[in-house]
Amino acid sequence: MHLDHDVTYPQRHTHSADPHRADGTRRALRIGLGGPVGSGKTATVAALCRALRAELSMAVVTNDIYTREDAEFLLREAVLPPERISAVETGACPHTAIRDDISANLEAVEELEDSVGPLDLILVESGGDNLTATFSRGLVDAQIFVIDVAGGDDIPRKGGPGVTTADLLVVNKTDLAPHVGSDLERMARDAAAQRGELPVAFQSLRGGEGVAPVAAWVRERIAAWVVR
Ligand SMILES: Nc1nc2c(ncn2[C@@H]2O[C@H](COP(=O)(O)OP(=O)(O)OP(=O)(O)O)[C@@H](O)[C@H]2O)c(=O)[nH]1
Ligand SMILES: [Mg+2]
Repeated sequence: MHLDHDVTYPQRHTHSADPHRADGTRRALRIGLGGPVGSGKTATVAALCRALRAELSMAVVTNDIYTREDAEFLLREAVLPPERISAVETGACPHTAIRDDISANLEAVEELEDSVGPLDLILVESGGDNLTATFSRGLVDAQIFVIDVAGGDDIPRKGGPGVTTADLLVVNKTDLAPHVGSDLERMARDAAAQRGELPVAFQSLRGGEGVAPVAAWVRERIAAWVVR
C-alpha cells in the first residue's frame, strides 16, 4: 500500500531514541545498568546518585521481575527524593523489558521527565539477568555492565554481549577477591582481550575510591552529550 500523504502520530516527546525534547532542547542522557543477579547494580546506582546529585538533576528507573525491591531500597536509602525514583515491574525475563518491548520503561522515563524534569541524567537499572542481557539503543544512550569478582574470575573470558560491547564494564566487589580466590589481573587481561579499547572499571563499594571512577566516566558522557 502506498500513501501519498504524511502520516502523523500522536506526539510523545521522548518516545524514541530522539535526543531532543519537543522544544528542541537536549533531553536527559539515559544510562542503563545491566548484569547478573546480585553483582551490585543497585548499590552502584545508589553510589552514583550520592556522588552526582549535587551537580546533576537526576532520576532513576528500576526494573524488578515481580517486586519493587530495588526502588524500595533506593527510597529507604534516600539517595534521591522519592518522586525521582520509578519502578517498573517486568513480570517476565528482565531483558524483555529493556530490549524487546521497551514501552513500560520509555513511559517511566517520559513520566519522570514530565513530572520532575528537565533532567540531566536518568539511570535505568535492569533486573538481574545473565551475560546476554543488553539494552535497546531506543531506551538508553549508553550502557554499563556490572559483574562482580565473586561470580567467578572467568566471566570476562566467557564474553557475551554485555561483557564485550557495553560502553563501560564494571568489575565490582574487588574487596572480595582475596576471599573468593579471584585473580584481578587475569580478569583485566581477559576483559581487555574481549573489549579492545572499551573501558573497564574495577570497583569496590566497601572502600578505596568507591564509585569515583564510574562517576567520572558518567561526567564525561554528560559533557559529550550536552554539547552535541
Ligand atoms: N563486599 C561487597 N559487597 C557489595 C559491593 N557492592 C554491592 N555489594 C553487596 O552485594 C549485594 C547485592 O548488591 P545489589 O546492588 O543489590 O545487586 P544487584 O545487581 O542490584 O542485584 P539484583 O538487582 O537483585 O540483580 C548487596 O548485599 C550489596 O550490599 C562491593 O563492592 N563489595
Ligand atoms: Mg538491583
